[in-house]
Amino acid sequence: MQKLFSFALLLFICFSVFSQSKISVIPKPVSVVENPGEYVLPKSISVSAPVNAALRSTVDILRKKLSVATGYQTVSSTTGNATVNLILNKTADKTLGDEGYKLSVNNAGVKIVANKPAGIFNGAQTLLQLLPAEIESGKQVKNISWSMPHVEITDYPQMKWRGLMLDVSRHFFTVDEIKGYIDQMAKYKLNTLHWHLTDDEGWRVEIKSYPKLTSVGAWRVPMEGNFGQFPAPGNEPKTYGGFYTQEQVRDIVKYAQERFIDIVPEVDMPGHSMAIIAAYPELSCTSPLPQNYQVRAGESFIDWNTHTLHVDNTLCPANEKVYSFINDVVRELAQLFPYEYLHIGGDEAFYTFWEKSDAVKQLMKRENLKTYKEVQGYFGRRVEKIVNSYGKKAIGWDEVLETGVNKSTAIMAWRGNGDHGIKASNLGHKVIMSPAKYTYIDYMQGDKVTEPLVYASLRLNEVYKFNPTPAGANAANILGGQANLWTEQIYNIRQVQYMTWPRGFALAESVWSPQQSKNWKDFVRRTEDHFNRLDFAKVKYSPAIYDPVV
Ligand code: TNX
Repeated sequence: MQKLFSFALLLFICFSVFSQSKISVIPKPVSVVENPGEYVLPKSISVSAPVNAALRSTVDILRKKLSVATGYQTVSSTTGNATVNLILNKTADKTLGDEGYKLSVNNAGVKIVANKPAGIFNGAQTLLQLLPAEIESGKQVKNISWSMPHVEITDYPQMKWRGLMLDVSRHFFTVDEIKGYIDQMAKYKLNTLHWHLTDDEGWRVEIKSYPKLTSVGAWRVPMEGNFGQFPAPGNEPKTYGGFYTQEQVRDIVKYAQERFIDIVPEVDMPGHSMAIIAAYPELSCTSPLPQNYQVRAGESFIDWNTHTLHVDNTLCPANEKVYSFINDVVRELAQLFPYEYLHIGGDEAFYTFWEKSDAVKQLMKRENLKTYKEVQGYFGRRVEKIVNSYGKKAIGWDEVLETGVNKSTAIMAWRGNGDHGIKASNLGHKVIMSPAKYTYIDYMQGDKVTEPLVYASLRLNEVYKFNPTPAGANAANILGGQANLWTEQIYNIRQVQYMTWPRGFALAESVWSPQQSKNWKDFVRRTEDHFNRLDFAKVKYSPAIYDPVV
């Protein structure tokens, strides 16, 4: 009996091993047919693509990637019959949309067909994931068979907005570090980088009409905060900070565009504005400000129990100078970022200093505003108008739904489990889902034994449950979803990587792949495989995959 049982078990194990997919693509493609056989890259790799400006960088990126790790020669051509054939065909398949692709690997080589260049780029990312993990190595790896399984893939995204938010205010990351982050996003078909450029702890983008934003607002003194010190408590430099020049921003925008990634800049207003006020005190409602008013690390000036401020960090809605300031900033940003949206913040605005201001009282009387939320609504609508006047649509954190904005403003739903996003979608706003419950990757991901708690805990399997179009939402209005990496307690790029991966995989799959095709066990298998890729790419990650033991 026992023998029979062992035999059955052996059969079962063999079956599961052999029926398991040989490929590990993240995010999981819509359809994969694996065929017998392998294609081995020849020692001279040719890449063919039609003449198309938007495709040129895709060809270059792919060729470089292939040649660096294999050590093989690569050539490009504009006619077919190459090792890798990139084919633009507007009538290929409507279901592929702008970003989808069909990829086939057989004895003849590799073929990627798409309606648009973005689809070809995505197909190229999948192609790289079919090759051995060593393809991610930044140098030549010898004695490897550069083979990929014969396969037919049809793939396209479920969501248009597939994003990560990176907070560069609480801690600053260099141009090269941002480019490295963009490289990683592109591999996993994430197409939107929400760049949180301003906050209490530092203003990070050069604005020519307000130079003090960066000469003063980009530099902070570590003090009173229980976090935010750098590099370690007791060992801080005198000032900490940095900023991106407009030239650097343009360079990053171009780099992202070549990888079909949009960058949505955020200026967080009217709260979270200490860095602005340190540079231009007249933009607050408080005069005079305390003598030692300066950009500081940590948020100990906020009383989180009563939602009151000890020190003013809020722009004054009753001061016309504030609106001309915002007008200038938005004008310059609109020139730097050629995208549809600009994020205007709106979260966690506390009214302590508005309540003390005579100017705000007069504004309320004049505009017949009964509450301070209505005052924030007045402020928000004026900012929205400025943004619209430069041909952009605004995005606000979900608080702006309560204070009031027009329907053209998209809502970024962050509080709780996304309820505010469901509501906003039914009210007719476009919505980006980034609920803390599933997508706050500043929260810790490992067991408490191994990792200190940063605010809260968010395990990989919870991120994997993220559904950007939950029941009750008007799916037609959900643009997509993103994970948010706040960096109060993330000091350097290695930590940024550690916090992002592999939870960024789970996010990518939640916004790219059909919800019903998600499978946790299979995702874990693929994640383990991709750890090898991250190792070769020298990108850090958290190994804490499994459910907590306790
Ligand atoms: C809330 S999410 C914030 C951020 C913090 C984050 C910490 C949001 C719009 N505001 O300022 O960094 O919590 O998790």
